[in-house]
Amino acid sequence: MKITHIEHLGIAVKSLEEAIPFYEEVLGLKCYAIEEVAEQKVKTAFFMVGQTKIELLESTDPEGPVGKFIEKRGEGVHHLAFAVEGLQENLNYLEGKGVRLINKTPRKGAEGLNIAFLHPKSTFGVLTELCEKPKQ
Ligand code: CMX
Repeated sequence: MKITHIEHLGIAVKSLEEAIPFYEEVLGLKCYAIEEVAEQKVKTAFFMVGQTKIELLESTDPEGPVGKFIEKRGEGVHHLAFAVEGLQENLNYLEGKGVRLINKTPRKGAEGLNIAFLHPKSTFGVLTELCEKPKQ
């Protein structure tokens, strides 16, 4: 594995409109981007904290992953995302180690990153995302 840093922490919220003011006005962070990721059925809001981001996730569909998560568990930490070098190679390595992959090949995520998820049942309960910047 080649993990370079924690890319972001994903937090499921019912409403970006209600959650963003807490992060901006109470915590003093700045929301620098809002983006809908149709494929993942979410609308996202990003905040930079050092070299790590916080990604707020509002579901755009009750049947999407975040909609189902909130229905079952309520708002809260949804996933942990590591930045890696060589996403496909890392996925092949993890599969070889018996880790259950949600995505066997990378998909497009927010901010144009290539992403893939590992199933929380094989990562001690934490939905884990691997991200890599696409090569220029
Ligand atoms: N963290 C930890 N556990 C989770 C979880 C999460 N975020 N989401 C679901 N689970 C647990 C459920 O509680 C359930 O556990 P129990 O069986 O003990 O009750 C189990 O996982 C369910 O697993 P499943 O039946 O295989 O699948 P689900 O239909 O509930 O889907 C998951 C779960 C993780 C496979 C699905 O949400 C997924 O594919 N996620 C990846 C994509 C995603 O989350 N996209 C949104 C973010 C996009 C972005 O960052 O841009």
